[in-house]
Amino acid sequence: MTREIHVGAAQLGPIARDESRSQVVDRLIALLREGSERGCRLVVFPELALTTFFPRWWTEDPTGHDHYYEREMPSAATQPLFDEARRLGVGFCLGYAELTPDGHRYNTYVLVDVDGSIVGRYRKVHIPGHDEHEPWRPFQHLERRYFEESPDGFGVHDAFGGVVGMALCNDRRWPETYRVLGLLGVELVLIGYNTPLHYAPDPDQNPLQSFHNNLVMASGAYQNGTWVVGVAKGGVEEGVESLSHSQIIAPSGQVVAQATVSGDLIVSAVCDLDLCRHYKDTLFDFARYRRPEHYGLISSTRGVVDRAEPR
Ligand code: CDT
Repeated sequence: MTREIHVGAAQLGPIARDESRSQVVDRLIALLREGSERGCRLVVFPELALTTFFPRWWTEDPTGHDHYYEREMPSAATQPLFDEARRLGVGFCLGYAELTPDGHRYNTYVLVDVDGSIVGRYRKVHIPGHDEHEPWRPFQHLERRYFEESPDGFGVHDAFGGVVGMALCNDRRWPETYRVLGLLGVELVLIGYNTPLHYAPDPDQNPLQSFHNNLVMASGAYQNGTWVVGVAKGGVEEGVESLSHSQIIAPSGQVVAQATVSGDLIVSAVCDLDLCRHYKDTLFDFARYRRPEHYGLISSTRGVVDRAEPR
């Protein structure tokens, strides 16, 4: 028997600075319904799917954006999404800014089962950008001011008939993300992103954003024998254009569904989780071929080592 799951990548267009949670939740519910009509059992929303991408703005007081954070999940504003998911029998994955009761701020993803119950939560590990105002940039990328790095790291969940992992945006550029999930046996990696097309520190990368987006997710899928679902919030949001091109990638590294335009839409694919075995049991049979005794540097150092230092 094959383990097939129909997954929808629910891409979002821009969310305005003053758009209310309930307006956004209505958009999410519309996409959930569209996914359900297509036969999806899991609908994946992007990173920070309830608000505009507020780290583009500096506030002197680091708590100045606190109205964009969720203090509970579900909340009164997001409960209708959970209720609709349960009514439709469709699970979802939702990105949001989390403010914990003890005052920690995280960039968070939550995975919700078809009965509306929370399966698991993931807090972003790789926080990009900067933490001080850099006025030379046309817009800021202050994630390092407004979010803490995850204290929890990566994990997987037995859900939707398979092994599901989550990652957020910048995480997708790091091979360690997929490999840690791969070592946990992941079969379906869900990744939401907000990727501005303009990269201020090196604008030569601007025209390559879509290429790099696919490059990292496809190689992560192939090298770990897993499905990858990459979902954008793209388009021109508050004057900043971000990448769309949401896509679903098979364990072969091939794109099986891709958004060709920006805006709120769903692309979907039936993901046969047993396809993962083709790669996990052959070329990427970790237990047979990996040589962890030669990989120690990966977990023992952060930056490039000084080769003059004795090791
Ligand atoms: N949201 C997010 O992580 N965006 C980053 C932008 C990097 S440039 C500061 C990304 O990797 O797409």
